[in-house]
Amino acid sequence: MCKKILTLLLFISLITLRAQDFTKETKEGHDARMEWWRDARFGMFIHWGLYSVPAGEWGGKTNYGEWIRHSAQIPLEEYDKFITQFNPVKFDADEWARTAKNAGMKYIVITTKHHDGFCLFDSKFTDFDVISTPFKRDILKELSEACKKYDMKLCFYHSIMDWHHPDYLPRRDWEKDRTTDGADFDRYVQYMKNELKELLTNYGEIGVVWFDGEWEATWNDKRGLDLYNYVRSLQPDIIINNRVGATRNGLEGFTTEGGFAGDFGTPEQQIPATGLPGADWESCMTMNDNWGYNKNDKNWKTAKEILQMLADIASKGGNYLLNVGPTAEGLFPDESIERLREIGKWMKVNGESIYGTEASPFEKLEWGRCTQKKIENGTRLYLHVFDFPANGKLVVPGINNETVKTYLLSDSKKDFLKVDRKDDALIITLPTKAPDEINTVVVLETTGDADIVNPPQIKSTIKIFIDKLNVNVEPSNHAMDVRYTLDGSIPTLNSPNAEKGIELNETVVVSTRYFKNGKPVSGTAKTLFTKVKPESAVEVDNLKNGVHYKYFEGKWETLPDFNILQPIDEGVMPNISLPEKKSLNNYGVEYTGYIRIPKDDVYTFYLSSDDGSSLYISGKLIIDNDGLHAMIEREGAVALSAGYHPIRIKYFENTGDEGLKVFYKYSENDKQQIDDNMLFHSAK
Ligand code: FHN
Repeated sequence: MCKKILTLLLFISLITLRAQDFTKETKEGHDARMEWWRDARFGMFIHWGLYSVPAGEWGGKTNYGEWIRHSAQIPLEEYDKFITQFNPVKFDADEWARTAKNAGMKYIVITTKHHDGFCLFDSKFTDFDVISTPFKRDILKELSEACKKYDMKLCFYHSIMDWHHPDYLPRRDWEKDRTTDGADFDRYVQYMKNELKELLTNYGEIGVVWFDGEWEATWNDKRGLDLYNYVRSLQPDIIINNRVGATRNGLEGFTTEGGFAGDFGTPEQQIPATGLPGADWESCMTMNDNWGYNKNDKNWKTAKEILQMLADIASKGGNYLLNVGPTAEGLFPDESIERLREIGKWMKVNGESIYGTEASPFEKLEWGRCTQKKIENGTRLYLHVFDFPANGKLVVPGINNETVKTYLLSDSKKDFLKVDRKDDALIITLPTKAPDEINTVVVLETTGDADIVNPPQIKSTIKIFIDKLNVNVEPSNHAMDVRYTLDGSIPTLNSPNAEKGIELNETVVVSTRYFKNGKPVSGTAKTLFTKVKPESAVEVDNLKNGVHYKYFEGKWETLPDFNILQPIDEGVMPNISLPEKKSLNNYGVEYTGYIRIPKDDVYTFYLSSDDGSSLYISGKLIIDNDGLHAMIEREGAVALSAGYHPIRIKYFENTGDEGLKVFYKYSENDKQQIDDNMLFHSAK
């Protein structure tokens, strides 16, 4: 009887879990679930699969990676042959987990299935898996055991996009002969769920499901939310990235307003410019230029670059997911191992300045970065010194805290360093030689929460001007004065006050600093403003309204050189908008003509596009918004004299959503779309 009751209770709990909306969790619950991930700060990404067999080479070209099936347009039956060649006899899960551990990494994210559809695990739902290869061993099973042994969190990358499964849509655009008859995307989603159930049932506790390949039109936020809840129903404490949804703004990696954002943002091959208070995010990066193994790719990042990026990311409150692309034999490339060893040596000494830290309280430090931890009755600041001061004096600006103690993190004896206060700054006396050339960590323990006064920021986003420019400084909310200099020197109490703004008539570095009760209380912010001559207008005849456009078709991941391509169509458009097109995907447009500028001034242009675009005025690149991304806006400023100026806009759409918009502003006018009556072309 009790067995029946137990079965019934299990069934009811499963049904309940399936129906649960896991996004409705409390802040406490969310924080508890995210805690290990926020503390970890540093993980290993592993991209491994059949693409390691060709190792980047195909058809005489050597610049492919994990996209080789698509980029080299390898037909399915041709690519499937790699399954008979995948036999990584040197694969040693224990070695992999130990290498990640010794590098100071706390979690591993491995591709269970990349876009090519090949599964690195034993799946009952497909034969396109590792058991069908000569290797016949379940890679993930062995890795899960090794991760447990080394206390590494095992996490799974899983591609929503699947170029192999017959039910996945869309097909690759060049797969003209691969029918879509009978394809059923809902049935594909069920296949994906079946495999996720295998992954989240057969390999123990999984830390993260790292979705990817979510950008094609068949995926959407509704499906993403459903998949998020499905995965959480299998392992409720699991963490899921924002690529489960369909509203990520490209490689910048954050979900656009109102989109379904999962648990963390995923900037790719880049680091956000500033910290993002309250946001969980992880920058993922290759160690060379490819995610999957490419034997010819020798463009390796140095250990110094990687370590300083790790400190930069942690100082902004993010995680760093650093990639390794193993060979077809199952080995990490030697270059990866060398870097991981050097990183591990630094982490062994300085790891506490990364793990479990929070973002810097400083907006900017001239010599490096800062991370921090709350300690009993105070704060421990980790000062990551990249540029060791020649005079041995480390200036920590705008800090009101009292020092408890300060020492070199690498000093096992924790001998105190001499600290003096000079106005707003603490001056720490360091040894003459940097203990670590890449990043010396100085610990500064203070009373209370970090009490930092960051220097005043100048509001003007335009840094060029023609005749003169009035700049204003962010007013302070602590009844502080802002004083400034224009000769690059540090402002003093005798320097002019910026409350009425600062008028500039020549190229200058504006230095600004806060004062309170007659004393300096912040460091100094320096901003260069440059006086420029406006670009000359051109004489043009036979002007007609509208811009000339050329329409191209092709598959690109960055803007092509349209000059060497044959347009499919061309004509005149009244403004910068998308022409009538035969294809919703894989096309490009180039607009050329003249823009009539009303008066000598500095003009800021705003270019939004999905996917990539660029804007040229008078032949100069003003905005580079290239790449595969959602609708994102970038801006650029240029000084122009009244009259006609050549304008050129390039745009391409890969797949998914599309869009192109151009705005501009000048003087005190609002940002506005370029009027049709400002655009011309020369009618030959
Ligand atoms: O297309 C993939 C790519 O192959 C790689 O997996 C990266 C890693 O984040 N994600 C996609 C590109 O954004």
